[in-house]
Amino acid sequence: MPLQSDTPYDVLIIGAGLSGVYSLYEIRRRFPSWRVCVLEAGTDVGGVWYWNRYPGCQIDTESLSYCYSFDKELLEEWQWKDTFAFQPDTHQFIQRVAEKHDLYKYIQFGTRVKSAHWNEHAHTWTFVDERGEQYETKFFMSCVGFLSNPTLPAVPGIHDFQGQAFHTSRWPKNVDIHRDFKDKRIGVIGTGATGIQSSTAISKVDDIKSLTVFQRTANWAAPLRNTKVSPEEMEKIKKNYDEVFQKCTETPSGFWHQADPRNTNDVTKEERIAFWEKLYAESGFGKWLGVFKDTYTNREANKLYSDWIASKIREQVHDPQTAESLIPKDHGFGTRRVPLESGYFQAFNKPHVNLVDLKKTPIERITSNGILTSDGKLHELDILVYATGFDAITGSFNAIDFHAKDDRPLIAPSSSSGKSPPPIWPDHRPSTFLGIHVPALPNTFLVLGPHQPFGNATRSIERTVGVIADLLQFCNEKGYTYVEPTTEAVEAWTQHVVDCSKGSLVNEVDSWMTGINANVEGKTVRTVARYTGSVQEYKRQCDANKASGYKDLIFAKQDGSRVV
Ligand code: NA7
Repeated sequence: MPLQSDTPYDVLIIGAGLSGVYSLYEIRRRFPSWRVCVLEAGTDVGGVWYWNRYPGCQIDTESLSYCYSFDKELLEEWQWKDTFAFQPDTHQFIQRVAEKHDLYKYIQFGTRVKSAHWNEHAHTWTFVDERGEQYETKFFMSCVGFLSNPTLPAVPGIHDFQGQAFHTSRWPKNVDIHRDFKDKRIGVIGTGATGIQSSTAISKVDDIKSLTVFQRTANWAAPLRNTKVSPEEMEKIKKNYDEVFQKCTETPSGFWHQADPRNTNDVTKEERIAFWEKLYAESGFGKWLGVFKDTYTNREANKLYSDWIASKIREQVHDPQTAESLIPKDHGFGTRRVPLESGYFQAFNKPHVNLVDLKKTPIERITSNGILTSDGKLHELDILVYATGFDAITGSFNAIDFHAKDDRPLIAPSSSSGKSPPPIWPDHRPSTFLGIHVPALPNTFLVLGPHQPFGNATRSIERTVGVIADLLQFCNEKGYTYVEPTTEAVEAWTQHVVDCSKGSLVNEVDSWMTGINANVEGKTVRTVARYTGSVQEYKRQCDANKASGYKDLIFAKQDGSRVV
């Protein structure tokens, strides 16, 4: 049923993932008489948990700290099968929330938004989908996620391949590795979190002919150690939810884990190793986020820990040459997002699993029947899986052609001729206030946007949506139809985000977290995309903004009167 109508929506939400579903729930709860609509490109709710159906896809944050916290009744009913839920379970959880709260009727699926136009006189936005349908709204909540725009490798011959080929986040619904991969030669390009999970799952299918993993940058990974959740444990989890969510408000990133207050050299070598062994034996992100507090700011500390993790990789991989290829040499542990693995390194001990080190022999081209590397070798393949990541963070916004205030584009390639008005985020460099407001995008609120705290996404979503709903209530009570951040507030917040990241070794490494993607034109300049001050400081600043009567925002009424 088309939802578009002649009168503007009060709130239009783009995206029905974790952010969009919670935004919809909260707007419906706080403003029951408002007209609200969600536009979603997929055919169901779930966002990344809808799109990423590849084998082995699994959350690596404990599900009990990642799930929505707002519905106690649902948490009482819900049974997690795994400590770290596989994709279908997380997806079902989001579906259950949408069903239980009768949210589906507000969501229009199969609708990919292509452009957005600001209407200065009406104080509204008009969005246009790929069919040309228009949707006008007073307020816009962007729930587009930061990993929603998949990218294929910029290598020649990509269209020549005659076998089946797909990106992990567009895994065909009808492809089942146990049925369709039998006797097949499979290639996986990419060794990020997705490549590591999918390669591991494929390697466990005994009747494939071969799996070849094409690795450009070796990636640090550490054991996930998932366990099945027994009925007794589930009862304990249900009793602990409040405590877990409370703890997530106290850690800097909203995860359950937080850094140890000691520096690496505060303890003896024996104590240090005993501590690392303990973390390594535990499940989850502790071995990334629970380490000594100087691990990601002190080069020597980082090297000590990286060397120790490298020794763990060597212990698992029988062939020394393969082990050395799998150990990153160009960046330290934890300076990129650390994937948690469940048998990835051991997979290379199987006779039918091969590693191609693209640093030594880069891809020359993709051919009709495989991948040709620079050493002249043709790696013949029947199926090619692209685990090559996303046009992360800004890419989700760049997929929409924004005509903001004064017709400004949001992002433009760095090669832009300069004839059109200047982009708001030149060179994919975000500028925001609190990661929620963007200059020249009035009446727009980002959920999970750039410059929001690094960390547990769902905790961040629940917090941010609350901040936005409070502001909408303020506008409603005052009759404001226009809201935009001041230039000073944007400059100050953007600088604060940069300042907080200073001294972090993460800044020295290319990755989607620092805004680099060689497959995307113009994504060559490192940026600071996430706020690494603490969740507590972020909350304090949001609270202070509200308590000040929103002094960092500019408001106006429909009659044109401006409120300063
Ligand atoms: P990532 O982490 O961006 O990983 C993409 C991988 O694909 C990475 O290993 C890339 O190598 C590789 N890649 C990309 N382009 C190429 C080309 N042209 N040739 C060879 N290899 C290439 O994406 P994921 O989907 O794994 O994970 C994204 C996030 O989702 C993850 O961090 C979690 O938060 C969930 P590179 O490292 O660039 O050399």
